Amino acid sequence: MAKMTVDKSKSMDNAFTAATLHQQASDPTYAGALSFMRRKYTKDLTGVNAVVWGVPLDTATSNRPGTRFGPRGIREASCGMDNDPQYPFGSRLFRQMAVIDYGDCYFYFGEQGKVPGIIEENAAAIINAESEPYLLSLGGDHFVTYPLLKAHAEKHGPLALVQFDAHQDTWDDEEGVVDHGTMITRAVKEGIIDVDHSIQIGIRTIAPQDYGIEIIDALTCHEIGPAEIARRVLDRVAGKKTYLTFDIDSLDPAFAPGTGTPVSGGLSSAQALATLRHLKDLDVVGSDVVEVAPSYDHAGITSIAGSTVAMYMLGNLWERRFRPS
Ligand SMILES: [Mn+2]
Repeated sequence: MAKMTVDKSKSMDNAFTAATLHQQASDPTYAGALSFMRRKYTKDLTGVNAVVWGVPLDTATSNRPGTRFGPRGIREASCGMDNDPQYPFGSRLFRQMAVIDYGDCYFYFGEQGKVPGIIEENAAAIINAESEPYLLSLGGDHFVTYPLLKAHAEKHGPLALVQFDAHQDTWDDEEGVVDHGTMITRAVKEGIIDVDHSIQIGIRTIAPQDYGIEIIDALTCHEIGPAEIARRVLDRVAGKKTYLTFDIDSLDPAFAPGTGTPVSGGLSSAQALATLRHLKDLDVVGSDVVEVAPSYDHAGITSIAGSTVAMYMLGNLWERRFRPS
């Protein structure tokens, strides 16, 4: 019988066998424990630069529910990407930047009123840990952005909001409601976003108010292209600390059918990724990818797009903080 040899430079089930936070995963794409990009699952934030965290909420949606499965779908799709290196960032992304998968936020779906406070408290505990990690949250419907923004604004002050979305999410809000179409209104009224430096990209619906937030609607996006979209975003943000929220329905349903409120005429995944690359110098202090609902997906298209957008967010963070100039 041939002797089995084990290559110790390779790992299997890196999500729980990784010896260090920087260990290169070599799980095959089709097997192994599922974490976001095979990063180590841990609640230990010591020495952590970036946390990936699931927020599996779907009870604030106005149309089709199912985003409670979003974090799971994105994790699974992320395991189909090359372990390392990752295009276009190369192999230093995880070797230089300690990224973990923190698991998911727990709340009881039956206690809707408690959900915002639980998300905010948990997010605050992460970003205020000694290592001050960057938090990348995986929704969940878009309501989750409101408590996430609150936690970040508590730490940094009012933030510029950069929002990729088909919808403005500025419908009339009533205190206490948990609604994925009104939470930007609440964020404006509470002063946690700085409307003068905020901008929405890919919009193709009309809410009663824009509260002074600049909009690059979908038709304009198609006319001007990624480099010019990014130039306008950078102009608008003007160097302010930014929260970046990426609603997967900013993409056209051809590229993201697996979502609750799809609208035709959106960005392609290629346009969105190119735009994100042009935004690498934005001072993003936290971000999320929301509204992935795998039950309506086909061939994993939406989860693949969502996981790639999340990877680009980490890649841009690595470029800003770690890449030698
Ligand atoms: Mn939205």
